[in-house]
Amino acid sequence: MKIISFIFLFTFFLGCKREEISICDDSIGLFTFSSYPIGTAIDIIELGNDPLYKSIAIKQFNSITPENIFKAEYLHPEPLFFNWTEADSLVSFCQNNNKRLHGHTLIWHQQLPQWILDYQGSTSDWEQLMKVHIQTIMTHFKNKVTAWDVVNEAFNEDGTLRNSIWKQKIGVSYIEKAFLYAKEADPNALLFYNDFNLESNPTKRNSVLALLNNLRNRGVKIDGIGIQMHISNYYPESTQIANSFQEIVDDNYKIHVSELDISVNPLGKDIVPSETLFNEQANLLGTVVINYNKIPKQYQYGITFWGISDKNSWIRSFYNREDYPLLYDDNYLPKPCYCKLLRTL
Ligand code: 9MR
Repeated sequence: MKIISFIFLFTFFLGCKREEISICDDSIGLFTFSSYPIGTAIDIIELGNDPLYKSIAIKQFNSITPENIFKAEYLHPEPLFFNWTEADSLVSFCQNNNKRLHGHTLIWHQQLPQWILDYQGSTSDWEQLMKVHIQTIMTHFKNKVTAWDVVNEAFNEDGTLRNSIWKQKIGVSYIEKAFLYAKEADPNALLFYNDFNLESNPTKRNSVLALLNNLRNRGVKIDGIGIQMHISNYYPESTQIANSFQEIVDDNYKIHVSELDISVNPLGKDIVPSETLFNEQANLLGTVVINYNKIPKQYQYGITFWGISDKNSWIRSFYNREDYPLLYDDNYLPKPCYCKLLRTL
């Protein structure tokens, strides 16, 4: 009897949810419909200044990636000084609202403080600098951050290693060392490698997998791969997405779709934002989600969007072009891609 009532209630509950889905109501959080975390990048200034931004962040997402404030130029502005103030306020926000916090990013060639760019020292001095940087940050956030993008964007599109400052000063072993230092600092944190175009460029993806597999064979802990997915209405194809997910899972890495946004105007033309463009965008998002749903559960770390509303997207300022890449429009109204996501999760 109990079982029958449970099934009845469950079906009724699902029925209610479906009804809401059909009218694309955003009053219930996206993440409540999902079996894996749904995340967003958070801009700490918007979070403090804009109540609507904050309420959508709380209601819709259960995983948070700091868009900028965990990067070296913010956290480690002087050799002997770490600035925890803003980052700690994001930690409190996550704890108070029961959100997972994803650490982005420890070792990257961009957004470095001037003192690192100017630093003079031997290879072992640079290794020490990297070790202190990684371990001070990870120790500070131990048990507060679930996972880290330990190394970000280390590869070129042709599959060679980017000649970043870290590679120049330490050599190719900087990637291995970064992961070793990270594991030493917090053995419980999940450790990710994060990069762009991994879904569309098999040459780059194969090189990344070859290097990570090689490190793993030598005992280095690497739990997952962040596949950023800054994509557009026109690219990539569903089969490319499916193949990339399959190859990464076959090699036994969790997948974080870590920075998802879908440009409707990748070439920066004069455009009129139209229903057609937004429906195409929604369909591509549906394709990403359908493919992600198919990967085994233990590999689904989650899908994170790179922002909330079109008006906050990095794309507009970075490329100085008209674009509408996110789930919410400039007035924080849910777009067709939001509705599609709700129906596809
Ligand atoms: O969204 C971030 C933007 O605010 C910064 O100005 C920019 C600096 O390069 O970095 C953006 O985030 C990047 C992320 O950290 C790594 N992958 C690419 C993202 C978009 O550039």
